[in-house]
Amino acid sequence: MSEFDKSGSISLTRHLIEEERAGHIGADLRLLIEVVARACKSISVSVGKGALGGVLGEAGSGNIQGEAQKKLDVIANDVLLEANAWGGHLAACASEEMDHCQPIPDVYPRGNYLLLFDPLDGSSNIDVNVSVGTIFSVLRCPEGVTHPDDSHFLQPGTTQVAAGYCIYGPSTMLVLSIGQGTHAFTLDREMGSFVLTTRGMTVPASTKEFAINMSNQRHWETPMQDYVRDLLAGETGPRGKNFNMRWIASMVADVHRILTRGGVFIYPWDKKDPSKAGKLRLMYEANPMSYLVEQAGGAATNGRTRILDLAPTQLHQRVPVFLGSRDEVAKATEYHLAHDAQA
Ligand code: P6P
Repeated sequence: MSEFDKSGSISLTRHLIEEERAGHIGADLRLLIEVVARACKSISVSVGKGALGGVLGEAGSGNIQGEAQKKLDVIANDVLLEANAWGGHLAACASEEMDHCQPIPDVYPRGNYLLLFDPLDGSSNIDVNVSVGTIFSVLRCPEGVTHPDDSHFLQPGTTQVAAGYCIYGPSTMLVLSIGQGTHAFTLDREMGSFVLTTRGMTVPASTKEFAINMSNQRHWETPMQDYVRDLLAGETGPRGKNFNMRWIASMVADVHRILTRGGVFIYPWDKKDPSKAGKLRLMYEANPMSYLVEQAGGAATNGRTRILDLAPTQLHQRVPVFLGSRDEVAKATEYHLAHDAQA
């Protein structure tokens, strides 16, 4: 190893410059990702203060999802908006916490990208000190559009040029893909920089671990009931093996576990509110997570169709999510398609 590389560590900045040098991204997308990463560091500091920062509890407001906002939901949203306003690489932002997209203020130059985010996913876990995270997705702004509106965000997940999340757990980690695999960076708090700690995360094709909120079981459709029944039957049942269950109720934490050691994460359609098609949002939860998982060799469907192929119709639309180890996602999808074929 040369004198220059003694440390052996590769920062996010170096990784992105090497990706730019390789022609995988342009300088503007590199800068956008750096800005989002810097905003996540700021959010990590606020989250890490907990009760000492006066940032726990409810904000006293609600969002378009009909959810009470936590103080940190609003703080994280504001941090991301402010960080991205002046850089000149974005045309507009959209967020779980905002009814409509927000174009970059006219006082700043606008760029070629659209940024979507769930600023603090799993925020119901904050007050009980469980890992939460920021999820983001980057799309191209359609050619010639200078004042984007919600309709310009309605692009299928396959058009994403980058996606990632930052998980605020025992360590703060940024997991990112620009279409060249999924890579993990750990925040070195003393240096204030993200350092590459896993190049090429890989989801094992098969698994013995599933993640689902079992309390909704009575609300699921038949193929979902059948699939989980067979998981629970273990080695004496049709699956022929025993399964373990994990449910953190923080998508970022559950997906990070799956990217790290495999598994299947499911939030299916349920009849509690048939119009909502499940709980998770397509544009800034399912699409970015599906992109990361596919780039790591996994799979993601809505029980019937590849999530990334879905044509969005609304900015905050919801979608059933089955993602993770590709053989297990295929098996769960098989139950749904077989049920439909008999209908
Ligand atoms: P439930 C968090 O509110 C979230 O959107 C995801 O992060 C998480 O996977 C899911 O909802 C948990 O839902 O119904 O188990 O509380």
